[in-house]
Amino acid sequence: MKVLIADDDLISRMITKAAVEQAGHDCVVAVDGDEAWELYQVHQPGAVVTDLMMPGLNGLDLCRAIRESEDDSYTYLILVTSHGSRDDVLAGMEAGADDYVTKPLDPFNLRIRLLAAQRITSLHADLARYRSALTEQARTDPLTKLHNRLKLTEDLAELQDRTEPHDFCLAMVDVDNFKSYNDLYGHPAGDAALVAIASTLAGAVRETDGVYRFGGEEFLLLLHGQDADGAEGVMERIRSAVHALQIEHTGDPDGVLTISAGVASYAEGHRSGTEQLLKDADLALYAAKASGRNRVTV
Ligand code: GH3
Ligand code: MG
Ligand code: MG
Ligand code: MG
Repeated sequence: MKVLIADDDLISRMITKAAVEQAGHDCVVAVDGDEAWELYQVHQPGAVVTDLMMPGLNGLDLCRAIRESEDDSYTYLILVTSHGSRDDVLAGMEAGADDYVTKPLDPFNLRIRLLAAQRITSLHADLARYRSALTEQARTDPLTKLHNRLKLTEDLAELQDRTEPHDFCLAMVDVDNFKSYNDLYGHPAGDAALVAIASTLAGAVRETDGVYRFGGEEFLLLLHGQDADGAEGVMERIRSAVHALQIEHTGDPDGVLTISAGVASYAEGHRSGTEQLLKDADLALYAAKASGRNRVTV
């Protein structure tokens, strides 16, 4: 574990450093609170062992600054206090410290506290990983592994909040005659077809574009930096790529699974809101269906 030591007194600093190194940890040493704060931000140590009284930021200020800056990580904070100053200990713990040791420092005392520190910080790291995995899972469709509608809602809200004008298009995609595909080939085959189509969609756009499973056999594509013509070109290429998968479907006039798509452009009069943009993409999709399917409509 990396341990940051902050103490303005040279002798105390050396004693603490020796104790931390003896316990098998790496040291970063600061001569006052200001330097400690800087080194903290650079090194992100697992634990900080800090003196209370220091010029500049004192130990309490340092604890508060660290606690305020923490996001997913957790730093175990140990105060080094003078013997018998209970008020200092109380103030330190209230400022965010986890524990304290008294001067003169007993190396064994510090060593066992650093063991607890290691356990707590690794527990926090586990929790942070777990939380970020859950966050990702909640935004992922389990069948196709595409992002889901929750993620789409968040991404659209983020786009709408941007102050810089930003042109993009939404394309609503729906698999043609998919109910009869399930009826003819069975639900597992239907699932497999959705996975194949999803990966064709994802493979056909830029890394920065968004591909979401909107629901059932509907997908939504978020195409950045495209006007309606550009997006129509992209979607035409995708429509043709799905056709080229040649997934047999005897219940479809083309004999294979196809998709229809409706495109709506944010640039052209839709800056009022993404809700309306979604509705317009859906209307365009409806027009594509009505005019025969296996086509793209803007
Ligand atoms: P259209 O060309 O007008 O879109 O006709 P359609 O048959 O595709 O439309 P409809 O909405 O009637 O049918 C959609 C079908 O998609 C019905 C539903 O069972 C199927 N479906 C939705 N989600 C899944 C899924 O996760 N797996 C499978 N296998 N089928 C699904
Ligand atoms: Mg001091
Ligand atoms: Mg549908
Ligand atoms: Mg359909």
